[in-house]
Amino acid sequence: MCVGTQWKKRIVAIFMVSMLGLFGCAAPEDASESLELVRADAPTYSDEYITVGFIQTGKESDWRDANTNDFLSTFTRENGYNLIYIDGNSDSDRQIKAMNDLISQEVDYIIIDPIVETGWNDSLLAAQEKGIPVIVSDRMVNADESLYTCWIGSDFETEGHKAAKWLEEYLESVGRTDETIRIVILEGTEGASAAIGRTNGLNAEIEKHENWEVLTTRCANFTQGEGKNIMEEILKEYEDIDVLISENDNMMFGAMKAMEQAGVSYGVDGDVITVSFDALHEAFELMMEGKLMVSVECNPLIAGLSHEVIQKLEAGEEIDMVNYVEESVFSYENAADYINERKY
Ligand code: GYE
Repeated sequence: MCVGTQWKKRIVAIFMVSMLGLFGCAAPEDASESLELVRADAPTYSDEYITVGFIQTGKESDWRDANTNDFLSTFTRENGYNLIYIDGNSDSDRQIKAMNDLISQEVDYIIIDPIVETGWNDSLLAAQEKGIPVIVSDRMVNADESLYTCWIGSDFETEGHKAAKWLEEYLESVGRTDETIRIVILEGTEGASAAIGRTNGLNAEIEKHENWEVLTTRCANFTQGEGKNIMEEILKEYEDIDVLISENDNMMFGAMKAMEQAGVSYGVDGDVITVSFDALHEAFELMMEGKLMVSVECNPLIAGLSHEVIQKLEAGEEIDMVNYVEESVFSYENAADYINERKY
């Protein structure tokens, strides 16, 4: 979709006005606060560039920061883009409003990292009616596939299976296969594909072991702060926890603080086996110290694939509906071999 320069200038004006409406800012002293949540400067539109609106979930984790940086450094002027970056601020209504705003501006492409799967139908339909291709990235949407162009991200359910399989093999290696294993799970945001998939994958494996007992599953929204607070509560309620599975590294980092404060030992030489997801650089350091035992990789570097998809669409080429990124599993045993090549 090509829009003339004059029209694009008008779009900038509409964009500025609608952003004010969308993110609300009556008093001048509030202005910087609300602007900070959206993009910093308005791009100068030109037909040379492809205008892409990218709606991020927020800043809930280090994984997210790596994902945001990847998009910012891929969708650059050098690569031929006007990027409109919108921070969803962990608010799904805000994400939907931002999407509607991008549609009314008739941007060339929209990329969404949905916080939750639900609620996207009407906006996807509106984008389709305007002929704007929508790329869903990272988490998924619960909508008919005919309403969006493609999805790019991780196989969350497989990640859940991988984590439980690692646990199974580890318990076998230390001769604990037949012991009762008391498990606590820190879950990610309710309704987010990353949480739904990982929980499903984990549960499918856990069910195969009669002696694996899930003491509690609690939502800590993928954040370090909530990971700590929720773990503090859990530690007051349960003793003799054998395994803590955290659906991302940041919640695990928080939970580790809670365990330290409560005098509960964890890791290779401790009482609680620590299993996590994402495989952040900090997770590698903790694995090398033996504090974190395994982290199932979740690759945030998906902007490159999104760029490829757009280039193919521009060239009129076919693209796959579902595009998975490559991922591995790292543990305290092999973290040292890989830490230097980690990019996030
Ligand atoms: O694991 C977590 C986060 O959706 C895959 O979101 C993503 C998850 C990631 O913030 O750290």
